[in-house]
Amino acid sequence: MLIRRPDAIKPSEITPDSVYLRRREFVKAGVAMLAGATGLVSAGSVEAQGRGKKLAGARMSNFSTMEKANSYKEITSYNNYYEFGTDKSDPASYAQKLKTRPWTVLVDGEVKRPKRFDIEELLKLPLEERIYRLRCVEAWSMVIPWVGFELKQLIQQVEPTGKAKFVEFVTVLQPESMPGVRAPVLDWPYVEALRMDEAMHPLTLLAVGLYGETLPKQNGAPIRLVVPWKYGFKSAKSIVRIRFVEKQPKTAWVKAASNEYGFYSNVNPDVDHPRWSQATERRIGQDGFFSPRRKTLMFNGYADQVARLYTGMDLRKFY
Ligand SMILES: Nc1nc2c(c(=O)[nH]1)N[C@H]1C(S)=C(S)[C@@H](COP(=O)(O)O)O[C@H]1N2
Ligand SMILES: [Mo]
Repeated sequence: MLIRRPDAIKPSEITPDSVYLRRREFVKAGVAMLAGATGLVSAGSVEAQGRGKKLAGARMSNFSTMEKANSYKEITSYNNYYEFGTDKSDPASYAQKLKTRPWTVLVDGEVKRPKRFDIEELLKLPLEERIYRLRCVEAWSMVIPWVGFELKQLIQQVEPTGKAKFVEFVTVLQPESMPGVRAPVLDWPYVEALRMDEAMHPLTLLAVGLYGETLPKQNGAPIRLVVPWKYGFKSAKSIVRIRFVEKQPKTAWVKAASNEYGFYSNVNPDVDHPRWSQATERRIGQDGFFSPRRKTLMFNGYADQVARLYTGMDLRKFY
């Protein structure tokens, strides 16, 4: 599923989706040079649309899918971010009140060099564009051109101790700007976690942008996790703390309904959710109500890269 892509094209040069998608077609045809020189990109239009700040210098990653990306509009108007409400349109409507500056990410726990990172410092790390599928547990999916860096890069800076077996992600809780947290849908703040080897895997991304611009608030500004082989809820938004621990953390969804949501939550077409099948999915914006549903792939299509992490584990038991 993963195809090598040329490194020469900078997503930071991108403005409207149409140009962006057309360029991807050029890349596919192997005329990357031509695409870089089309001159179709105009710097002003991003600001005109009230979008994020451009992220300069992100290089195209080898780990991207060649599937057609969803439009900026689809990616930013159909969201799950329960702190702002449970409807898909709530995050776009209400997340604009989220305060994303000043912002720090505390990295601590079982590490030799705990550190509080300022978001501006993280935005200066070498960034990559990663076009990943995001498969929600609710059986829909999207293809999103993220901009970010490997979580591993941050982990190496703090030097985990031998006791660090899991990594917990704590997300922001701003009750004054989050209408959804008045309801006890989840035990706020939203917490997720990964096993250490999952966190160190090169596919595990800390995203700070999409479509070559800083992250919109509804998508988890200013920094969120993206774990492409797991159901979307593992990809915690608006992270404020990354904590290394010895014991498997209690995550928000496991606390809410452990019979429905497991700690691992690897995309698995063979293990159904108790209330619906996970065998197929609907691609937002591309599959109509009457189109045939797409087959969901094991580990969301990333089996070649991640299946070895689970050798010997019964994935029906560790769902
Ligand atoms: N803090 C927080 N992070 C979250 C969620 C949430 O409700 N709160 N929802 C998760 C779910 S269920 C999904 S499918 C993805 C959706 O990401 P997107 O809206 O950027 O596509 O975010 C995940 N991260
Ligand atoms: Mo989800």
